[in-house]
Amino acid sequence: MLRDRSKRRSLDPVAGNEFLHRRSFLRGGLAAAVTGYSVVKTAAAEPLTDDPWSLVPGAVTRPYEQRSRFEDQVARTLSNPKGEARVQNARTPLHLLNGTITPNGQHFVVAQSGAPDIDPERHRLLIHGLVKKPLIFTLDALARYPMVSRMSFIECGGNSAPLFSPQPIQANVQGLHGLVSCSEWTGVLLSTLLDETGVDRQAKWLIAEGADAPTLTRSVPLSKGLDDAMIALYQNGERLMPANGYPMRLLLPGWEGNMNIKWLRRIKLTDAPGMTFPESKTYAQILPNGKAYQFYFVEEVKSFITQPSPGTKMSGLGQYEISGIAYSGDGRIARVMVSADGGKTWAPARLQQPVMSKAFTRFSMPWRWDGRPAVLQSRAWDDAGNAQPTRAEFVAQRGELKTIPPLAAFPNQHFNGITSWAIDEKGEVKHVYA
Ligand SMILES: Nc1nc2c(c(=O)[nH]1)N[C@H]1C(S)=C(S)[C@@H](COP(=O)(O)O)O[C@H]1N2
Ligand SMILES: [Mo]
Repeated sequence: MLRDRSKRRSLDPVAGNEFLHRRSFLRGGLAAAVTGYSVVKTAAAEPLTDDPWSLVPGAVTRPYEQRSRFEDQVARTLSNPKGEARVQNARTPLHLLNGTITPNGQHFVVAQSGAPDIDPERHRLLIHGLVKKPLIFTLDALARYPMVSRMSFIECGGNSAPLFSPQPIQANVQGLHGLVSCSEWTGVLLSTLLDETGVDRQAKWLIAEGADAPTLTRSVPLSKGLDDAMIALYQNGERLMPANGYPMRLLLPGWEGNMNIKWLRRIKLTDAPGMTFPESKTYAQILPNGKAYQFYFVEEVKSFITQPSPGTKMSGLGQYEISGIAYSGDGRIARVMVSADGGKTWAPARLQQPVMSKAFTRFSMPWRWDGRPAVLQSRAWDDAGNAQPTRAEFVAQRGELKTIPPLAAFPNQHFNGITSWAIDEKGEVKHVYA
């Protein structure tokens, strides 16, 4: 059967960007026919041989499995690897992971003073203040309420803060954007427990408190508490990791990390915010217009490319899959566009299904690298109508720093502008502002 011309044209790369139509992959023969650069050798050149592991019995299965020893370098980076007693950060190696779920051992951590060693038998959750009947919950008691599961990202408000720097900081995705992760969380909705305690009509806020030594406390509007707030007990099917809040944490889907109180032990309903130390100082900043930026809750729509990205060298000319993650604290990702020419032309990326609200969405785009310099960018939109701003648009509103502080010392919060990766002729990938 003859193919008509319009179909044949769909095999051509998108002009300017060298993006490839996905349909051409389904037809096969892409490498030779379209890109002209094949990424694999023909089978005859390298017949299979029996490697040593094919000739002996394999390892005995362990009660709790560990990954292959060849994967040890896929790990979090620590802000204080020697265990120095101060705020501890562990950053997720997003450039080395795929899909949308962060394995529990790779979830990022921000802890003001480390993970307390909580005995779940002795841990209690108190709900009091402007309620009809204050109640204390044990872990056993919580297990008897209806549980729900949902995918949700958690992002530190300070994630991506290096992009407030006046010059692009050379770091990889993990260093720049590694304070965000996504898990399936299972637990009891806070609204279920507030049904049990009853809510006084004066209650407008709740103050959540952790059981770690600094007793981090944050005020949360009660409306969020009655909406999708969860007392999370499980992370990707197993109990929470100690550093992520074992045995229970507050999960506020889509809202900034520090409000998701770990090692949760107390929720007090109040008629006004507590103006606690963290929310008055650490998480309140002064905008270019002189106003304070306080009680911003939502982690705004954002995306970045994880492959290729700085630190991952291009392995020759030809076909690649550009891939990355997008998410929004306001809802579902509606669209991701990618550019390979620094934002001059754009094409829609494929979104991995299902696309879930306030969760990671993986996007991808087949691309041909022809050996010339390229600048890769991604831009996301959510179904609430928000568009990810360019970096220039973002800093015009929110300001940027005058000097370049060390990577870990950025006070600024909620950067969600576009990130740009430049690829040079040698295949080196660098962070640039475009
Ligand atoms: N009790 C308590 N809760 C806490 C913190 C803490 O230090 N203590 N850190 C907060 C901050 S700043 C962030 S970004 C998130 C990080 O959650 P994670 O460590 O599970 O990724 O937890 C928040 N909850
Ligand atoms: Mo944070």
